[in-house]
Amino acid sequence: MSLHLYYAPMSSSSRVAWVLEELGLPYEKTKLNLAEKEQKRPEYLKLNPNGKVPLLVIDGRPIYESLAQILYLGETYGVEKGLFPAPGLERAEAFKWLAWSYVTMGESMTRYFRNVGDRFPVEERNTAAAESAKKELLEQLHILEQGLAGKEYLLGAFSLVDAGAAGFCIFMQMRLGFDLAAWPNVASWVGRCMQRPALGRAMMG
Ligand SMILES: N[C@@H](CCC(=O)N[C@@H](CS)C(=O)NCC(=O)O)C(=O)O
Repeated sequence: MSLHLYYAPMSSSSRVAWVLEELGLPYEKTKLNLAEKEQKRPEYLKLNPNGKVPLLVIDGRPIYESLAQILYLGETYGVEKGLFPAPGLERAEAFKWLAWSYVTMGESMTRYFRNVGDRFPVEERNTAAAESAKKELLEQLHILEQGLAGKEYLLGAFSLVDAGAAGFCIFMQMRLGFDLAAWPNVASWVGRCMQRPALGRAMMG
């Protein structure tokens, strides 16, 4: 088995690096400088025509999309390590939270970020679009708050689902200035997730 992650710090690739570190799998890493547009170089586009990070090359096969990477890593390596549910309804629960985090909450977060973030040209930002994305995010935080009621982690015990989902909330808190205090279950879950040594290792380099 060989794994090679193409990544950029503080990006969608951080969640995949976190999952790889939780699993304790050996992997090679190549850092891309997004500001220098290294993700648009022809040799990289041959591997990932989307021209984005992360890319995970698994036994020579390039797989883009971080959700696909996490699902693959979870079902392939996570079950025996107790970090991902075996096939069955609990796995459906895992898929639900991961898909919701990426497709629903992640979409609102990206829309908000694109309309306020300094990474994007000011003439492409729209205050009304940012406000409506923020309203959705606040409602989604409420859903997450309810999902975490009476639980330390989304599936009860820590799993790779938390690494996939909490990454969005960490980004909201640290990069977008969201105060999670109004959602105490979410805030304490994020705090627990941030103490994972695997996250610390993933953020290095
Ligand atoms: N849906 C993709 C999103 C990937 C994505 O948007 N990556 C950003 C960094 S967070 C990127 O590479 N941006 C550089 C670019 O678009 O040129 C995934 O989850 O893998």
